[in-house]
Amino acid sequence: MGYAADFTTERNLSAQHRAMQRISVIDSHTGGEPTRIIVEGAPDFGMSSPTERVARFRDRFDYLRTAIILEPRGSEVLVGGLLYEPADTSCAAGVIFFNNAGYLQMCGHGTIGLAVTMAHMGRLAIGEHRIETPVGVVTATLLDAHRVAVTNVPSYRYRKSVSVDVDGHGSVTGDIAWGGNWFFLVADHGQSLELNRCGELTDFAGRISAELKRNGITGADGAVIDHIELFGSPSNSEIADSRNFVLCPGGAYDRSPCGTGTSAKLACLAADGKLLPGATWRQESIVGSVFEGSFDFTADGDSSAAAKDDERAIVPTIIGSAWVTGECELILDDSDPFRHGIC
Ligand code: PYC
Repeated sequence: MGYAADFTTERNLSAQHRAMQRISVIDSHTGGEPTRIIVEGAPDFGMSSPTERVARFRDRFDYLRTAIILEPRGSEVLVGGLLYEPADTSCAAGVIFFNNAGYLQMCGHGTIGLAVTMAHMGRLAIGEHRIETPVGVVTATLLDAHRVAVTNVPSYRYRKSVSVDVDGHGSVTGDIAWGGNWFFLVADHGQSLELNRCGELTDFAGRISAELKRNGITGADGAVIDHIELFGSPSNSEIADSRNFVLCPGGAYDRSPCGTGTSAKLACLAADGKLLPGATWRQESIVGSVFEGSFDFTADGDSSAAAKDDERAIVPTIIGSAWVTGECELILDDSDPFRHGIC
């Protein structure tokens, strides 16, 4: 007896097809960090504001996030992006980023991945494009098929030299900064930032994160600091100025130098007078990929950032490269017990 004959009848097969949801995605990586953009098959969230869309996504369609990001279709490293028609018609696209833990406010590597993905789809030409995100409009300038400059939302240092006692380590001091997500940036940690130490670094950064929460240390307006960024010397000072290890909210580390994390770093460098407007900062990731960052100060009196008086907000620009790695149709079969991921 043939295998197919054993499998099911034609009538049952078509019933199965009716019970399958199909979602088209395009995968890319930016400096080693993957992005999965939903290009077709997501429900229409309506023409509401980006924050209303995130709320609707979270409240009614969170199963899509888990199905796309979690195993068995994805992994904790993946960042997903829902591409949508923007409410702001001056924008080329709107995007909501998400990961294994929930929804990201902005994502630098993801925006670079999105621009390269849209170019791959024939939907974005070389040049400057506005992209709508939940924290404001950013600009993605497609420099060539792979290289993108992202001009991020205004970024700023919120608090300097904040100390926490980390279990098994002692006092750790860092700065709190906003770069589109909230970061705790630590230079003086005594850790060696090597790829083969990712387990130890994840554990160490996780303990810092837990201490920040335990001590009620937050970003502005009580916002959770959900990214921890450790800095060290670059592997080679000819290619970068600094190397980082970034722990993301879902417990995975960023393979890229982290676009929002590099924006937060630029805000701290600017606040300390260590980098001048227009100068380039080359940020290396733990896997050796490099983003180039630079900034301008925001106009005087810009109220878009809650920066302290002596620490003006900056407008960071991050340049990085992405490559498309796959095009795929995901299938959510009603009969699959893990159709919404292993939650
Ligand atoms: O590049 O901004 C970023 C980012 C945030 C989380 C992972 N990557």
